[in-house]
Amino acid sequence: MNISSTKQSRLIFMMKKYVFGAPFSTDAVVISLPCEEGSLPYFETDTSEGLKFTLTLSAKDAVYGLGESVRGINKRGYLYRGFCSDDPNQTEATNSLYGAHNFMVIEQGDKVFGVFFDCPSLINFDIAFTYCDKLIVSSDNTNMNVFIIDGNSCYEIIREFRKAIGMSYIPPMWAFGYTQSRWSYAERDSVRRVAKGYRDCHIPLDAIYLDIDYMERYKDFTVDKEAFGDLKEFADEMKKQNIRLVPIIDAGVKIEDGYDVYEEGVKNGYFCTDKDGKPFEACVWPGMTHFPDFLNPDARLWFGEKYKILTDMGIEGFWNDMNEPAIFYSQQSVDKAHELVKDFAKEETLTLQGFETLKGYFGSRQNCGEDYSAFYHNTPQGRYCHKNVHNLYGYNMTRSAAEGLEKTDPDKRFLLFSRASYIGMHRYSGIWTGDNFSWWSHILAELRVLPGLNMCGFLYVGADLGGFGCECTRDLLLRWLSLGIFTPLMRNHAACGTREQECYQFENPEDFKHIIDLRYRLIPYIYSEYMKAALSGDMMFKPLAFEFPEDEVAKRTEDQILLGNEVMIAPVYTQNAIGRYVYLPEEMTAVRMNKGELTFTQMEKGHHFVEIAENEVVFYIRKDKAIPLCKPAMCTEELDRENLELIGTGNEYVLYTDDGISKDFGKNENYRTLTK
Ligand code: MIG
Repeated sequence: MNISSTKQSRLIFMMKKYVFGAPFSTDAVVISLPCEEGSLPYFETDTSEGLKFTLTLSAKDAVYGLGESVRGINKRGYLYRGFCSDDPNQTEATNSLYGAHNFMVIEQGDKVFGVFFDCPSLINFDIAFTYCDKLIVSSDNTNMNVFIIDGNSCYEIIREFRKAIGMSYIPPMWAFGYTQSRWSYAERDSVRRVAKGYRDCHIPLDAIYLDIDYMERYKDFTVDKEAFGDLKEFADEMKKQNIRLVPIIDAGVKIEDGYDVYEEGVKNGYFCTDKDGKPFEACVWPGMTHFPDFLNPDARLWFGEKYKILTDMGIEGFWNDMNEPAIFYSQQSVDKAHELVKDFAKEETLTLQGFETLKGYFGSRQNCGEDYSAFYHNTPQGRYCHKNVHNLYGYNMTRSAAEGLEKTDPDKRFLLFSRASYIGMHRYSGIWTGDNFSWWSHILAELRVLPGLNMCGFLYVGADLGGFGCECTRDLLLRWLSLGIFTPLMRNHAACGTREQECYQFENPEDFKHIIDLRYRLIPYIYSEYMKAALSGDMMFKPLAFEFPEDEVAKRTEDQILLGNEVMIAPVYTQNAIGRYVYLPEEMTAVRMNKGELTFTQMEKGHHFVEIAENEVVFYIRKDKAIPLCKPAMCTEELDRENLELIGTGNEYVLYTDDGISKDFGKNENYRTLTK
């Protein structure tokens, strides 16, 4: 759908750009706006030390956004940092996660506005934390663009913002299927066992992920031949069962003589450099590595074209990892450690103080500020210290992949998602929310992060279902899947060393089958709502607060969200529960799935306790709305997307549909009105 010219001029009017210093151009915003002359509205600006913007909030004002972050949908009451962080401890105390998404919508008194701090380095958000009535945004970086968007509602502002940052990534249809991952299925036979495990239990499956062990010594774009033989042949074998293989690509390139990616990178100056101009060295999974300089367009092109090595083997999707970038330790850390150890070795025995100093030193090396300050990027805008453009690294790695894939096969959609991200990357890929745990609280954390991600353009999103770290249990996985069936990326993933958590590992796998079957029945709807959100810049997951701004209870309900324009979801996220309390801001139809059968109950507006057994799913269809359902299938390829049944009290639904493969989306004939 084209933005009409009248809308475009309105857009320029609603979004304003304020320039501080000489900002690095991040390409987050894709429209060009004039620089405003006056000072930044609403905020008090202090430029005496770095940049500091202060806004006064009254008790009722709400702050939404910040994409990938912990805690509530309303972000008030905590400190956040816009700084891509490889921190697997996603707790309430975590200030930053893998993505830096510095966009917020603020309800202040009777006005509402959006603000985007386009800051490629660390920025702090003190959201009524230090002072209950102050939102304080601060950064050492004195160079940044700040965008203000005025509008009449949260939705209107978000739509304008989304137009300004460009259309969200659109994955292939098969990427809406259920997928299984683990660190790692390290050879063909374990992948075959997973496929068989699922097929034997008649649980649908569309893809299996390959984690780092498929590579030869963790070298990007290589395949361990002993473990995987000819990957092309193996990918073919899996494809015959309608299962795609999705390999991981890490940011660091192994230093190894004879390894072409390493040698080409060094020869052409495609790696980030240290202060003396030599390729920067740090340790990640492959051992000592260099980091491709994704902010250098030539390097970006070069790395992106390497994905063709794998697509030539029949691979159609990738996940980009370790791209904050994650650093275990650098050569400079090793050198300093040697000095410290030498110092302490002078003493006869290691003293407690010495021990603590060494422990502290080693413990602080991972992803440390000293390392992020020690390497440089060769960008079209000049040579930049990594520290000042840190948030753009994963974004540009993934942009590199997307541009490479686009060159390889311009008309084909590939599955692509990344761990680190920045606004702008949403045009190229999706994200997964990184290393969570098999904790009940992380089910709720996933629900709460979805609307904020959508506000920032990230639509293809999902968390590691069942939890990445520690041990998954049967009840946890059932409950988590009951949320996961609604997220575009639906992937079960677990860390090495943890209990195996593929659905068929647990008793009564038919319980899992029924839940995942429901996902497949919903794919035409989920896909349709995804595409509508992508094509019109809307959110797929919405807080109740946005839809029912006059309803004080709905405004503060953060354990239920809306999906698309028709559905509300309210999953169980506590152990031992026989159900949960649900608030209905209006009359709705409860849809209950029990052993594959659906039953419908009309429910009044208000508070209810809804019993939901572990092997059941309940979701809600809004008043006078209807949604399409298809028959279950073992994979997306086998879905019958033609014969759809409408459920709910409404009489029609406008379905978006297309081939799910090509990029010819958004045509008028892709919309179809289904009636009862
Ligand atoms: O340091 O590739 O978030 O999904 O399984 C860990 C191994 C590296 C982190 C990713 C996780 C992946 C793991 N990776």
